[in-house]
Amino acid sequence: MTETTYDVMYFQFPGMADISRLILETVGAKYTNTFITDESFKPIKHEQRFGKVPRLTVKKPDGTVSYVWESKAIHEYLAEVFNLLPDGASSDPLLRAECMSNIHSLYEQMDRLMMMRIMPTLELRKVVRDMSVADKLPKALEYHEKIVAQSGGTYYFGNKLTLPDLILYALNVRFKRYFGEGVLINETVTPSLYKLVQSLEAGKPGEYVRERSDWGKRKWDTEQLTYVAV
Ligand SMILES: N[C@@H](CCC(=O)N[C@@H](CS)C(=O)NCC(=O)O)C(=O)O
Repeated sequence: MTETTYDVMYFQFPGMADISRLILETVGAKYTNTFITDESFKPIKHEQRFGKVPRLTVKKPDGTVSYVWESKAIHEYLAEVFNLLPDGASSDPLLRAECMSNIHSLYEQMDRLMMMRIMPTLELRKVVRDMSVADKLPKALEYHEKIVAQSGGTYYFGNKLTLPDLILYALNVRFKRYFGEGVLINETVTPSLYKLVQSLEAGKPGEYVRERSDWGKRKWDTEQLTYVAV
């Protein structure tokens, strides 16, 4: 074995492993998926650092095996390993913080979508959906639009692809599913974010989302505003 290989242990749907898989696919890393079910996870739950998945396994060419838990820590680890941080960020804490601030703001929007999905009644899910799509999300995206517009390139940091670009792309996949194509990110209202998304859509991230990100186990129910088993 001459290169580091990876394994993502998670359920057989995108969920909280989606962005880690998106990163691995985008950089062309060698990785496998270990799919679990509620039943198969029970006996190994206590072996996980916090009793949860996703878990990333890192196998080095010398045979060393290490694990990373917590989806956001996995993203950051992979971004570091695969040069998905702005140039100079490893020796410039302020630049790194700037990059992380984009990421954390995007995670906040991701959490908002999750909140909508996990509300216990349809009525509450509708309230969160309506507030999100009419107010919270467009307002947050206005700021992101400005940041990308001023970057001097297609992405958050000029023409270098970094982690916030991939997170925005993954977020827009969910926007389209939950609210409809072009409702939040489109050429008229957010032209820079639109261009960023289009650029990734045409490359490996788009290929992953279209061809390998889903296994048809769950589908989004537009009436119930939640995922249902297929
Ligand atoms: N903060 C964790 C949350 C992970 C999480 O909630 N994982 C769920 C699946 S989405 C899980 O492991 N469920 C199985 C269980 O709790 O037994 C992360 O971001 O990785």
